[in-house]
Amino acid sequence: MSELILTTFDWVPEMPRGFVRDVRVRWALEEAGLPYRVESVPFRDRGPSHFAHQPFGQVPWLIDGDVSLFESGAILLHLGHRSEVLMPVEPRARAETMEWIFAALNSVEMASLPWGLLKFSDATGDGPGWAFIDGFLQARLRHMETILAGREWLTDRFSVADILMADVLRLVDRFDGLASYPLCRAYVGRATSRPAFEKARADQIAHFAAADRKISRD
Ligand SMILES: N[C@@H](CCC(=O)N[C@@H](CS)C(=O)NCC(=O)O)C(=O)O
Repeated sequence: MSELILTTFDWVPEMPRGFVRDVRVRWALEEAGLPYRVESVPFRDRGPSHFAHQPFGQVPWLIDGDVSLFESGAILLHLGHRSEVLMPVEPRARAETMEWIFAALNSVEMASLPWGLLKFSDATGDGPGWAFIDGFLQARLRHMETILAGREWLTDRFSVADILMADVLRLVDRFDGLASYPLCRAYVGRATSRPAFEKARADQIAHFAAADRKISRD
């Protein structure tokens, strides 16, 4: 089996630490018990070799033998194909997992990302732009609250779809956006109390803290 190499930034500011998307990939790798190595690329100076792997100059990407993959969703789908722990092989269950992967990214994160960016930049204000984005997210969360009633995970058992959905909702929770959605909040709590998530997050934070120490030494 080929070596898995996950690439993230060498350093990021304090605010996004714990939320940089390599955490999704670390989490999946930890759940599956797949060995991997983490490499870094400069945050400040993104060269052609970075863009050769990630055409938007972002992170993460994953190298699996002669395959290099960007987009956290594509990476998690790829890992799901490698490990049954992450995605069932039975066709109906696999299809269900895949639809929830896309729902996390294309229905929920599509609303949570602009909302999070406005919160992050303190641009919420009273304007119609914020009201529209907030309303868009609230509609999605109301549906998520119904979806999560009576279920522990999105499908019959924990899967890569839960890693994506919980990570998407976690960012909303960071800005207290789940206060009116107790089932969404409990779901995030269940997912993030898994040892694989705790390790993934701690490892990411340690990675950036090591960069701080190196900067202060140099
Ligand atoms: N859709 C991409 C988004 C990746 C993304 O937003 N990466 C952030 C870190 S979490 C990044 O590289 N930000 C720096 C930038 O956009 O310049 C994915 O899910 O992999």
